[in-house]
Amino acid sequence: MIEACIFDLDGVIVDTAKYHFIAWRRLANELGFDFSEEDNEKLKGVSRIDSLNLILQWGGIEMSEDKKQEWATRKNDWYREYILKMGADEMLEGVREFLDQLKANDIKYALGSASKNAGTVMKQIGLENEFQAIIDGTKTTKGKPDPQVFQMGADAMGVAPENCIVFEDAAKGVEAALNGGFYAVGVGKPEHLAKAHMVISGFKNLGWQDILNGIQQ
Ligand code: B16
Ligand code: MG
Repeated sequence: MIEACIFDLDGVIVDTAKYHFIAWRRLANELGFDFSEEDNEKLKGVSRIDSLNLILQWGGIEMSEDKKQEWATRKNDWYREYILKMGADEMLEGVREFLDQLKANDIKYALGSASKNAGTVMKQIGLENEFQAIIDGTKTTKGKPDPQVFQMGADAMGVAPENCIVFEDAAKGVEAALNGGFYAVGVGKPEHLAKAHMVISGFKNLGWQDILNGIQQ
């Protein structure tokens, strides 16, 4: 019996992944190297500092912890320039209608994001007051694939993981959901999200019943 849903933010509710990519690429370019969109896939759902460590590894660059903090802050400033221009029109197609279906079916919903900017993005798109809980990178101590972020969301809603569906665009996020005993719906390309109970390309024209059928409830 499904009672609740937990949504990842970047790549599920909004396409901020493209802004993260632009900002990280700018950082790499300033350090004298580049990385591909395929590499960027490995950064999805990964915390800011872990993303920086991966990128530096790709560029073969070593730096002190202080310098890393400086670059991480610089990247975040570039990223925030983009998100502060966002409006409700940047909510991905079909998300609003899907949330309305959840409401109509008495299904609770929370946010489970690795991002420390999640609160800002939710405010920009006008969703800051409607989720039962917003669990983000400012509240967690462990990153995906650890299920902590989703467990905190489920606890805040008072539901058990086995009665809850997580929507995720990142392979690490799908893993986190499965590690916590949740149902996982991948949002994106099946080749990146093979472990999920089902994969959708997005929320456009998606019925709540399609999801229940897809995860075989
Ligand atoms: P920030 P999600 C994740 O958000 C992003 O996918 C990932 O690319 C980003 O590095 C991470 O948040 C941290 O974001 O730098 O804003 O704290 O997909 O878990 O909603
Ligand atoms: Mg994501």
